[in-house]
Amino acid sequence: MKCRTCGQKAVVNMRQHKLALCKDHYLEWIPEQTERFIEKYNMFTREEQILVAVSGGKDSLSLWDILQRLGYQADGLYICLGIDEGLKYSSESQRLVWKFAAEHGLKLHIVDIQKEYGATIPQIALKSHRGRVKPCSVCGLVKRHAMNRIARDLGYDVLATGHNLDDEAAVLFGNTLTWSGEYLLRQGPLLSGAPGLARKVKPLCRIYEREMLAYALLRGIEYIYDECPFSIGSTSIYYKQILNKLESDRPGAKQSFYLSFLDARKSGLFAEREEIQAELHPCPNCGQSTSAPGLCSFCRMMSR
Ligand code: Q46
Ligand code: ZN
Ligand code: ZN
Repeated sequence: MKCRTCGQKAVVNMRQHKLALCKDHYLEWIPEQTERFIEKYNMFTREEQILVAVSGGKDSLSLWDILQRLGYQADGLYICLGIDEGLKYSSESQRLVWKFAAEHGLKLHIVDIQKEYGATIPQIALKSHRGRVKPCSVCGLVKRHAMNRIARDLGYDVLATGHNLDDEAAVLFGNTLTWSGEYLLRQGPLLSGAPGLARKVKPLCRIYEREMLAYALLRGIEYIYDECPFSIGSTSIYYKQILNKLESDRPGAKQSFYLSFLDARKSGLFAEREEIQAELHPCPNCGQSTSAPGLCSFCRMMSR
């Protein structure tokens, strides 16, 4: 297999794009694609301040790498969840994020959940739900709240996360199985801001997971290989496996599933729902916009 651009030996072959590239041209191609999507969905400009949520995984660190190479003003935010039994998942990922920031001369903010709220994610989950649920629902809520708070308090224009196409397709698949209209309405490459809530963007949402893996490896980015221990057996991993099976039989199926959803919505699939969408109001405790009556779900959970 030869590189389409220079004819040298290709190292990555993307069947869904009918495209093979050598290392150098692949490392150029991924940032070019990302830039295209940033522009296509009007995510942000070079004048705006971007906060990138970095977990220490391949996607978020690669996103940070790409944005700074493209000349965007992107600082990092690492949220220490305190998931440290056994694998030392949080300490190790924090070390790698910190190392990446130091080596590239980038600015990194660190939020330590235990220091801020007096308990780690597993401890909050245990207290608020008496251990009946996996920490993931608590974790998602706390992360979203902390990201919004930092973005607002430090004056960032936009919050960027490293979700790739496989992540987006898996979430879409889950929401489609239950036809969760509210979620389907909000899922996409860009979610506009609201009072107390930052604009959210996913610049990698059209790039396959294996393409991001190849980028991180070829670029020599040191990232955490282990997944969070709580992700084992999760439904999202199960959905990804199903979609991977589909993709291997029909290259491009994952991409077309996601992109045709975006197109369908754009042409009015959920227009009626959009009209009856619940009004947002600021949470009386933290000021972030919420559709829940009274306190936002984060403040309600923390008060428990
Ligand atoms: S970090 Fe948090 Fe994930 Fe771990 S506890 Fe669950 S949600 S699996 S992306
Ligand atoms: Zn080449
Ligand atoms: Zn609140």
